[in-house]
Amino acid sequence: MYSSKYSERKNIRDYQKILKVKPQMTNIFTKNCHSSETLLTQFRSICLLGVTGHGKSSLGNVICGENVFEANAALKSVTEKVQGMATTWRDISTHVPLICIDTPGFGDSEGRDSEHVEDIVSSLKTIGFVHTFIITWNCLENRFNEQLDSTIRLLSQIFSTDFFRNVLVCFTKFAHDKRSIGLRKKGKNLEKPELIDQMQKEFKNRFGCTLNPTTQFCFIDNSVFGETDDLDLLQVAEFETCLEHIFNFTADSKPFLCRDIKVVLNEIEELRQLVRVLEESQRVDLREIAANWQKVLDKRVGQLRGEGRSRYERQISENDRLVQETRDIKQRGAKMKQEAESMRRST
Ligand SMILES: Nc1nc2c(ncn2[C@@H]2O[C@H](COP(=O)(O)OP(=O)(O)OP(=O)(O)O)[C@@H](O)[C@H]2O)c(=O)[nH]1
Ligand SMILES: [Mg+2]
Repeated sequence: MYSSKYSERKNIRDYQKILKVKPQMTNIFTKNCHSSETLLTQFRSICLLGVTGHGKSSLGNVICGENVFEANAALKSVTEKVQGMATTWRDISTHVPLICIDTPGFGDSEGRDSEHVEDIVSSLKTIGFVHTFIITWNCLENRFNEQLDSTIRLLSQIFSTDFFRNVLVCFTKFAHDKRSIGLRKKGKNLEKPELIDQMQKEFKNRFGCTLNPTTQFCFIDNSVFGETDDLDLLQVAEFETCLEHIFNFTADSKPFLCRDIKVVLNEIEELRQLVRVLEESQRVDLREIAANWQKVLDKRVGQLRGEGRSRYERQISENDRLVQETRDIKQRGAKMKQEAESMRRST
């Protein structure tokens, strides 16, 4: 059953901030965009997610069949806002209508991850449904990094673990030129089964989720797109196989409905608040503990000082006594000497 929020009526203006609509799709989009349910009857939807620089926008361009999204090798994160395109699969006018959504990468160079999450969540709520969440992963990065971990963890919290059913992990930069094949043969880079195995284990251990090795992984070299020279048959065939895989996965998937995100977000906000309260109380506790320790410390220092002082005072009086005694002895000695002298004189 759809919540009232999900069924809420929309018009084209609600989408304008996020989506560009290809001129030839304007009619079909405008006719169906008054609710997510009707839009869903016409369009498939793909959302690209992942760590910054791992090829989301490049893959988005491949899927849209034209350079819609900015993609480059800058050190800084390139995509700064969620952007989508209502088009047809690979820009083939007779093909399936498609909404392709590109997102800013996690591990943003300017530290804007939480802003990006809000942007992604509100944009997906506007679109209302996603058939495929493509998580791009640069296959040359061997180790699963913490940015990807926190990205997926957060997304599965926001979208619920149902989200994993619609996940397709796409290894990018998986090239089939002679050098890349040679490097894999020599064991310098990982082969497909090894990458799948590694990623499956990571998903299992980190998120308790089992991804299907046959359907939920694919491999692409986005640089093949738009390249006309220097490509051999294998490179083209692998590129086409990957796109077919993405298409079939998207066509076969039950759409993930983004209507429940708000509920989950509320829960997350509550949890965040709880964490804040706990952190604050922990800070108060720590301050109390520190103050108590300071008191104990001050007392002990006082004691030591006291002990030191009385030991010092005892020492002083002992010294005084000894000085006095010495003085007495000297006086007694002088007196005895005088007595001896006078005795000697009288005899
Ligand atoms: N050779 C090769 N280069 C790729 C591939 N995918 C992406 N690139 C290059 O990697 C760089 C980053 O790609 P983008 O598509 O901008 O990455 P992104 O994930 O959108 O990055 P942000 O927008 O910063 O999050 C660009 O220079 C791309 O040309 C690929 O499959 N093969
Ligand atoms: Mg990008």
